[in-house]
Amino acid sequence: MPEVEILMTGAYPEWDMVDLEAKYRVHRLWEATDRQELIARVGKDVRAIATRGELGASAELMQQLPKLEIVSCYGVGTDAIDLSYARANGIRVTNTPDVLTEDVADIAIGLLLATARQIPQADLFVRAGQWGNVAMPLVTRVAGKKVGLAGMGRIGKAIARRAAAFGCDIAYFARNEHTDVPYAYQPNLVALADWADFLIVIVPGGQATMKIINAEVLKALGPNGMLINVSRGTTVDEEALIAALQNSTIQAAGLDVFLNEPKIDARFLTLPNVVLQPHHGSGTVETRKAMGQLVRDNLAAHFAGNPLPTPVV
Ligand code: 8YV
Repeated sequence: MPEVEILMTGAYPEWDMVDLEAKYRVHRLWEATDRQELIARVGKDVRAIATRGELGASAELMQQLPKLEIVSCYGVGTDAIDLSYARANGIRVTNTPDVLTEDVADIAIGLLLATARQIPQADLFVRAGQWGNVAMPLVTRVAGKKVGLAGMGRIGKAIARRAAAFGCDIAYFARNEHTDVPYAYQPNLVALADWADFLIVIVPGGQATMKIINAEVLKALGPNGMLINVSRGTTVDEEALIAALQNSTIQAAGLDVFLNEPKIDARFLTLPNVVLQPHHGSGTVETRKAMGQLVRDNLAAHFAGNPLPTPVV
């Protein structure tokens, strides 16, 4: 039987690469100096795409792979994959839910603490030899405050459980009320931002949530409010956010995700009231190993004709 050919859009850790390359003929799109040339040369034989959450798979890419059967995504968010194209063309799509939930929730809380307690600034303060010369500015308490969550999916619930352990009051915005959680439902995002001390964004990316964190929401969050985003850069109007941070109409932000990653808006780098993360919510050895395993399990199941462990389409 000829070797199954797969196209990878971006690198996975070495332990996944070794395993994938032992089982499949892997084409590395991200290493190609001329992507179009690679696709034109190998595209006709590619039966699977292995991609990552932020890289996805566009209809334009999938169209050039006539034998494509499956897109396996290393990540839970499938907003960068054209799911309607996949559906219409009988292409299966899988993702990596659950295995990353706890880590993304940890980074949401970590960013909240880092932002409110100014942990990166305090670290710089000590390293710069300032301790003992001047007083470290006083910072903002997290425990017992009002946490507004935009999104109450699996990760939203894990964040809420952690915030509850800090004695925080929790309310959430979502498309529908979740009857399995004890938190207050607020169908109006502006009202949630107005109420909250901290607004944490964990809605899925995509058209439905495009720029839901807009100027009006940020204004409602107010000069003592802080925004934490661990969802997708698309959910925030970055122009409005940068203006709000520059003019201190919100106090601070902690961001793991951005538009145009990794070449993010350079203005973020100059702002003192923002804590930046390189889209690393799921970036622990433990979780990344589990994500890679799930990508490989989905591919193996598909090519063995077995049910997919975590299908999206
Ligand atoms: C990953 C993600 O950082 O799960 C997602 O949707 O965006 C992240 O877990 C990403 O897919 C790894 O490249």
